[in-house]
Amino acid sequence: MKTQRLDKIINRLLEKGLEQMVICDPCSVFYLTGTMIKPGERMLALYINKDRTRDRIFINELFTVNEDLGVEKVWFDDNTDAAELLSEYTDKSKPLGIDKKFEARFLLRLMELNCASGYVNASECVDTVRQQKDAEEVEFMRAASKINDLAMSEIIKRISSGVTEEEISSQMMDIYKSFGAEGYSFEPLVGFGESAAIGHYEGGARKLKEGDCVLIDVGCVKDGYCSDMTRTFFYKSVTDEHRKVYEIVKKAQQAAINMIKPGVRFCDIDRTARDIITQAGYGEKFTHRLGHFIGIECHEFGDVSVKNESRAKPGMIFSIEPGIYLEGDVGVRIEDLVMVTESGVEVLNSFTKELTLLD
Ligand SMILES: [Mn+2]
Repeated sequence: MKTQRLDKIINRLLEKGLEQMVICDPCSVFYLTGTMIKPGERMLALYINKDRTRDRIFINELFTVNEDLGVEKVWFDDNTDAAELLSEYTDKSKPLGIDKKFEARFLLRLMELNCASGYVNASECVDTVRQQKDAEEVEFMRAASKINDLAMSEIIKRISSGVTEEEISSQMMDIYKSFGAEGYSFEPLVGFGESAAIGHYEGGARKLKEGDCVLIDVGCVKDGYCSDMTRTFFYKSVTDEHRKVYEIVKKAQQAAINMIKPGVRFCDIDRTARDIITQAGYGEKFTHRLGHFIGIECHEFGDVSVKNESRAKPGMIFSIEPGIYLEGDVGVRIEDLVMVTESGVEVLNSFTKELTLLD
């Protein structure tokens, strides 16, 4: 197991008065073991205890996991009550930290078996550690975003008059694979013109015509880590109002990035971008939070929103993605991934944000 990561999680558990936890989220298991196991409806559970000799991972034998996970494996088959097996290892006199992704049917069975003195949602102990990427993860995150920059350069070459959104988005997988990515971090979002104003629009049969905006929000997975970037272009020409909207979003995005450093509150980062858009008269058209944390999952615990009063720490990686959406007309969003450094911020994307006309 990745012992430095585990040490941090154990420390958080102890701060919460917990000495043991069941981790089930496959992404958190990957974080600690380096192996992604997707158990479907079967139980996957990594039991950790401050007394390290008791750590075990419970895996259904249908999943062939040959590699050394750095923790003793306990195999079970479909005829075994997996929760009962797990209950043989827990400390019944102490409370048990539970992963928010643990299925109720397994947890209820553990409770029936009185496997602990209490049950506490301890996901935050894992999720807050996962927020601050270590050196190995930072390299993976940089590499995933580098591929995303290259893929954006490639996909815009395919833009031409009459092409549909689907025809563009359906080409992304091949582009990512050609650059060495494993797959999507989420389904590509491609919107032309008024389509781009629709939230989480995935693209359809809309054909491209002159004057349309071209919103492309895409991300890939490389070595288990995600990228996510949005750029908005215009096809052949741009109206004065669309240019104005673009420049407001760009200014808001840059102002938010410029203020990022350790100690800054996430709500203040959101507020900085939102104030610029509001003062320009488009506040109601910026309909979502400014950003989200990202890593092994495209959307991880933590966000950049007016509600998040916690403070930036070195190694945290999240998106900064303001947008203005004018219904029936245009949608503009500009998104980069950024990392908090010891003294400021590193932007993981380098694709240009200058207003660009495609032709
Ligand atoms: Mn995003």
